[in-house]
Amino acid sequence: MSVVSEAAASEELFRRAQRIIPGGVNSPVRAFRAVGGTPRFMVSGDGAYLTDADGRRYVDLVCSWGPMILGHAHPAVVEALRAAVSRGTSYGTPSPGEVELAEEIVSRVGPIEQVRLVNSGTEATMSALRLARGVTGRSKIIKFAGCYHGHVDALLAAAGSGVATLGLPDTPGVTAATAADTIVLPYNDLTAVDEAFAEHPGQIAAVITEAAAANMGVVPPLPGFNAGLRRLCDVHGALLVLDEVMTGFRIGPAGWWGVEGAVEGWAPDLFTFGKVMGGGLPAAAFGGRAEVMSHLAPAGPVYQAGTLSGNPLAVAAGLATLRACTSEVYATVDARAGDVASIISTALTEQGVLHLPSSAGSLFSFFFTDAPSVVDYAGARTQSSARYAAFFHAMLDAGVYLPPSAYEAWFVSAAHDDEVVERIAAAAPTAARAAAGVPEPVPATSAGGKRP
Ligand code: HOZ
Repeated sequence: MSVVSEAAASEELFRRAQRIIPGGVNSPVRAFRAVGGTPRFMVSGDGAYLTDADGRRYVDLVCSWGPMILGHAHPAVVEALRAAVSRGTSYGTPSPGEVELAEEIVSRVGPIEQVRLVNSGTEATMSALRLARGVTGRSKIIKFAGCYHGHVDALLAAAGSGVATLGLPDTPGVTAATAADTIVLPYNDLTAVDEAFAEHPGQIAAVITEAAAANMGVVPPLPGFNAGLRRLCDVHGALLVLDEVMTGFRIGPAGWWGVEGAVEGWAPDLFTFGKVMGGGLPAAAFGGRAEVMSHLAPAGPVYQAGTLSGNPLAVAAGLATLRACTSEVYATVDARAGDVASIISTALTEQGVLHLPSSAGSLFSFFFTDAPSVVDYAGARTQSSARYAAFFHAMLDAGVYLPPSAYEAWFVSAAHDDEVVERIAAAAPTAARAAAGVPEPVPATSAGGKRP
């Protein structure tokens, strides 16, 4: 008797895709290489759910890697897009929506006086670094191992996200000259930053950091780390670039800076944004003080451009999303993230699966490790990807779609309601048993993980 696979349509699409798209995907993590099996090809999203090509419905805990804070096909966003598309899809001129979106961003994030819209987080970080180099006249930048800032050449060294997922130390195609200007340091290690400034006096243009690291799993900055970066940048005349592509407008209206920098009284020179501010369409931004931003062409000499930058559809989706992000939305997202994290952790504990829950605001993930804490990439790498893969597939079989990599954050939306939480609670014990069936990870001490 022949058995028809539950993912037959996805399997057929993946076969076709692999013939004509490298690896069958347009961005690596979604290929399921880290967890095995066939990526699900999704055909629609509604609220907290995704539906695949085989008609299976999943609770979505990826939320398009962050943008869908309101849930899929939110009526306000759909309506804004309908109205926008009826007026045309791209003008190649300035348009009113760009001004409104820039005003929304500036009004939410105190230190930002000017903002430039771009099309992806990669473009935002690439442009912010070029600007930092142009303003300071210096070449070198500091980044942290396990942080991911898009696929900018200079930032792919020891990067998180797909680079971590696939275990790539670096990337062919990035020249030695480019890599030579990137200083990679351990995350949360201010002493290393201090030493790097001392070793390269007058050469470091910028320090770039994720506001809270969430591309090696979620690893929040230790208390004082971001403020310490600010202080060291001031001492050495470098710019601080805070990458809020993942955290911006998701961890509250002013992102991670709003819950840390605003409280502690420090600000970066430049912010980068993406994801939520595009409402699920390709839009991103970077911004900062006018004195720095005014170095950009045509106001200044640092060139940066884009045919589709400020695209009217992306701007409409972003505006509708930001305007719908009320305090109730943030409260719901925070509460749901807490509920889901606690359900998963309880299920894992009941099955004796060693794990470390980790969170930064409503971003969260779980390290399948015996390490008592994870503060950097070396710690993150003590986790067992095999245990995560078993957990992932059991959840997928039960209709819950998790990030297909242990190195990615989990996301919820304001549409994740009680029913969603119940579905996750029903799926978690079986998935925890599946994880328990995989041999324990190598002890953290021998794999380089840190103990406090
Ligand atoms: N860079 C995305 C998450 N941080 C992953 C995108 C993908 O491969 O789908």
